Amino acid sequence: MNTWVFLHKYRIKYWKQFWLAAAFVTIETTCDLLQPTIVSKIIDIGVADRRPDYILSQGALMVLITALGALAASIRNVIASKVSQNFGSELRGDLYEKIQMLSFTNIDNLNRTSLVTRLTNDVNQVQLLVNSLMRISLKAPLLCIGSLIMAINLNPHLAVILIFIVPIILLLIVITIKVGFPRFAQVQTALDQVNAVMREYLSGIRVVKAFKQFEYEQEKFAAANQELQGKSVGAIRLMSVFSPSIALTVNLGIVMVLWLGGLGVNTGQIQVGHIIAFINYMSQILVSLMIVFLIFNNFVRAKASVIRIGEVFKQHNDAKWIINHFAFQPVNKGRIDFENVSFSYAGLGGPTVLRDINLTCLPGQTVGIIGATGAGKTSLVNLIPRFYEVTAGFVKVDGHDITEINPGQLRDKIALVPQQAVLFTGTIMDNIRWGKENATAQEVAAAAKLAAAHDFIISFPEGYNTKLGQGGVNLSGGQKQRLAIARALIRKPAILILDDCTSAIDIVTEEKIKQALNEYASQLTCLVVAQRISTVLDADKIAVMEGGTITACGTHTELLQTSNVYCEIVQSQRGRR
Ligand code: M5T
Ligand code: MG
Repeated sequence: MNTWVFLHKYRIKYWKQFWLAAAFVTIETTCDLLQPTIVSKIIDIGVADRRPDYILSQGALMVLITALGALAASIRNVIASKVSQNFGSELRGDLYEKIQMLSFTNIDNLNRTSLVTRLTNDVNQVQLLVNSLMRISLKAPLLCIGSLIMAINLNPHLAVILIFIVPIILLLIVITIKVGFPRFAQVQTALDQVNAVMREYLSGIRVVKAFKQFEYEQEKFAAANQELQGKSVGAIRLMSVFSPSIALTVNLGIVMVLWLGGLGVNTGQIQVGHIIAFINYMSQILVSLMIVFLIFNNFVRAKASVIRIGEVFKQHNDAKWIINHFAFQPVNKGRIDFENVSFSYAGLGGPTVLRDINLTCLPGQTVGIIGATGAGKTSLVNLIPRFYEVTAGFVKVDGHDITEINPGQLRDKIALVPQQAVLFTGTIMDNIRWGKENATAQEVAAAAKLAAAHDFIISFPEGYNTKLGQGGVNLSGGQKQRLAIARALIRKPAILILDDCTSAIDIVTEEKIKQALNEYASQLTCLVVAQRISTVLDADKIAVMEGGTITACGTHTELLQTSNVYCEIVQSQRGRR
């Protein structure tokens, strides 16, 4: 798919307004173009022949034309602002929607933080371009060509000068665009780099401070900053040569007009008013060329942004959704089967993270998954809500391949507590209600009690209405984890997945949660990923993972006899319980 294709929709929607604005720009430019000719008439006829009535009537005409021009300019400004604002907010909305539809694989490819700049800065750049396109870009060529025609029309003798001036200016423009375009693009890339460094620094500010890595970060920033400075200087240098050389060329032309005109006046061939009007037209040509350059600058920036936005729109969700909704299978009980599942984050051909996984979890059962870090536990449980697609084999829920289940319904039945508790800005109440939108205050409190969170919540002066900062910054790690558990439990799902979510909770509190869960989970399928043996000790079944495969499976007592790895883990943790 072409990167620019996404703009097609807006082109179809706004082309009428675009041409309407163009019509008003044309009126405005025509008014601008008429002025010098009227001035020349006032001088050559009104002043030269001493006719005050003529001066007055032409003056009145000038006022009228100026007013008309101003009116047209205001209208086209209104249209341009309206269209560009609407366009910007629609584009932003569409992009947001697209981002929401992306699969985890897509988002991994795009880098999350850069999505923010695409949604804000990049959309703004394109919006600015649309605005300036409608406001001034049409004016530039109209004014330039119009001035040329009017000047030639006014006095063909003086117009000979244009034969010298125009090609020089055209040459200057072509050179500048050729040399300038890549330079301005480089400035944009350097600016992106500064943004990226700053974003990474801010998101990891605690770690930077903890490791006293200021200097390293500072150097990284300084390097990006210097690069930006270097590139900008290069681009500005070009600009600083371009503008004066065009001005010089035009001014040389004006000198020639004065000289040739002066000779003409002496011999009576040329009138004074013509010279003034001619100089006026030449200044207008200069103005229009400056506008071209301004838009050119806008265009380079917007082009980079359009490409970045296009990249997001180009992503296609590679999940194989079944089109026919009636074919979707319902989920009730929550049995999970992994059948010969293999998986790689990079799709087929990428490094295998899971290999030949076979595992069954029955409703009412609690299945523990244990294994060294990096063994693939998180990857395994993330396949159940279909965050990623398997590369081989099947994941089944209630006996149906999950690709045959409506993903919305599937995820409705699953409550997942991720390894890293993610909370949102808002109150504690809001955060727990994420699990169930219409939950009552009692339900929220009940879920919080199950997760052993109620006590610490009510110890806050504002209780459940305590406001959380972004990502829950004002809570401890264990408090965050307990809120994340409460948010999952309030859902009353068919499948509950706890991904090492008690790692920051002390053993006594964890024991309380386990007791509470015992009853809660008696009806549902519960998967518990853990590093600590104590977490999964009394599970109905424990799967031991090693390097992406399940090497042993059974109850605690069975595993003590059959699995060496399990025994080693138990040994290593003895005395810690
Ligand atoms: C298993 C790789 C990771 C590791 C392997 C989450 C994630 C993991 N990986 C990716 O390439 N991309 C990802 O987004 O997969 O990782 P895991 O499943 O996270 O392992 P774990 O949950 O058993 O480990 P831990 O530390 O949580 O106990 O090779 O590089
Ligand atoms: Mg993990």
